[in-house]
Amino acid sequence: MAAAATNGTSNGSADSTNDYEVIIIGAGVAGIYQMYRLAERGVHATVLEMGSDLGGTWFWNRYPGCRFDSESYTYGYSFSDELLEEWHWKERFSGQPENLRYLNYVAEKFDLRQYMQFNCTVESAHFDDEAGKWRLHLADGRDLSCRFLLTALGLLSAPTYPRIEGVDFDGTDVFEGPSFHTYHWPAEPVEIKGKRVAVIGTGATGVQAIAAIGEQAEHLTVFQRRPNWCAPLHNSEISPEEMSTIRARYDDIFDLCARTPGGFEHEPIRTGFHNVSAEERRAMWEKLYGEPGFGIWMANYREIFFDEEANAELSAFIADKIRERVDDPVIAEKLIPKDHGFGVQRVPLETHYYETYNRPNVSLVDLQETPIERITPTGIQTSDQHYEFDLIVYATGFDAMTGAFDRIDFRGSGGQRLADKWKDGPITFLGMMVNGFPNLLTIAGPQSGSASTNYPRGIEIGVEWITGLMDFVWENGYTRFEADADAEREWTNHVIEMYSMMLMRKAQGWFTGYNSNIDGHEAGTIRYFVYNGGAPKYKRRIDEVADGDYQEVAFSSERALAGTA
Ligand code: NA7
Repeated sequence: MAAAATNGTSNGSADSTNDYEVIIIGAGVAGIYQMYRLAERGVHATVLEMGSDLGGTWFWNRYPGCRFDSESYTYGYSFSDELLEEWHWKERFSGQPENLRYLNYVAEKFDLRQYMQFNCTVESAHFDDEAGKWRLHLADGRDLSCRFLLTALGLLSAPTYPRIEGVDFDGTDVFEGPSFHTYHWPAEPVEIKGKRVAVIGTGATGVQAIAAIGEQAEHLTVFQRRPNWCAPLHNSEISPEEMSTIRARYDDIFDLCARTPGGFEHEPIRTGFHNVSAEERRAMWEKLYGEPGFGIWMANYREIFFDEEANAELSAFIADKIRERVDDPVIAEKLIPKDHGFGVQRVPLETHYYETYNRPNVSLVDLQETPIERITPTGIQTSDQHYEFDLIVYATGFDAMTGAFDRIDFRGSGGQRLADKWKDGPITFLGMMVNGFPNLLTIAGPQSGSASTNYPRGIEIGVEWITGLMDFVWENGYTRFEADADAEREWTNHVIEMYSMMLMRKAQGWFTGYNSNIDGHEAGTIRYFVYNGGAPKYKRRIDEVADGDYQEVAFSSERALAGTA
């Protein structure tokens, strides 16, 4: 830890309670860890959280079946040996209630709640050029200011509803029974037993929710427009003995995660796809399909991501698995994606998802054959018939990556709007800074390493780098920093270039900014949201910038500006 130096890093000594050295927006996985690093330095900081409590993703997503697709022990924070020693992950892929308990445990253990303010919706954040500060306006009417603004808004925190008659963009609909987006699943228990339930959407969320709801509902009707390629999660319990073994291996586990492109335990196969026989490849895929987690996606031949032939062969293998698992061959075909190959969109991991369609109480409506016309007071009208429901669940995804930014009126130097600058997609330096927006750092922002990796692994890298930059600022007495336009252009071009090699660039998923419910995000458009170079390469680049004393960033101090230095 660097010594707290100048410029407002002394404990709580702001000029008024509404003026902070640092404001963090968001108390999820990223905001919690960033606050830990600032508290450690005695920085006068606060975390503003829109929700009524901390946890971000794990606070909001309470739908049945919600759980990690990351191995739990690779998802936890790695910064504290004591924490690693104390926490017992009870399942290999832990469920939402436990994940939220974990984040609360971390916040309590490090006494971080004292810095957090809940039910705080930031409406606007304007950079005041003269004062060199950010000025925030909150929905509760308060005005706050800070020298440095750090966003920890989450990648998927702006849920979107289907753009169909009977539903408004804010989720209000004409349906008379309960209906909600999976992101807004209520905290109080929702009765599913004995109910006729509709789920719209078959992304990673829908796939988890459908399998869990199918076990309880009197009848579940799934409204699917495009199927996704899913693979088995193979969850299991972690006994106290196994947890002891994991604890003893933590250093190795985190080292391995740091070496892999995705930040997981799953390491790509180095042998070339074309250097082994079709039989060998099939044997490898059988093995991976039977193993827990993302192995079938991330511990596969690297060619599956950029070589059409390799991808088609793997897709055919997975399609056969779906055919084996689904009794009705017509349903099986409907569940097999025909418009994209395996792994070019986010692969949902599932627990008995395909078997759910063998249940007598579950049916599938193919929206490509019979599209939804409207939501009605009692159910859903398709082009073919009216379905009556007691509960409608919208698993219809998010305005990913930039959606949470768009909800806040960010204005940088000279009043420039971030929403205008990012109209056609994000433009950033390392996914953490934006030219024209001084003193703003976007933790796990678009085009950063976190977006395409096992999230907390990426977050720790980002938070460490941001904290290092802040130390540099304070140690040198700077009050303002801003990424150079050239460096920003170079980074964004690099991110775009990485896409050009990937089959993913043609896919309709949130990695490319696709969302049929938002103007300008429909099929055929592309946004360069994620960094595809892999976590090790990302870390090398950001370390290089830090080691070079941030040559790509312009720093200044008030005293120098005023000519009194
Ligand atoms: P996704 O992966 O964006 O999936 C959204 C799903 O909702 C997808 O199947 C969409 O079908 C469907 N959808 C969206 N709008 C409609 C309308 N209007 N009509 C019918 N179907 C619709 O979001 P998830 O929440 O599942 O997953 C997000 C991430 O959370 C995931 O990647 C993990 O990282 C965790 P479409 O593909 O548009 O045909």
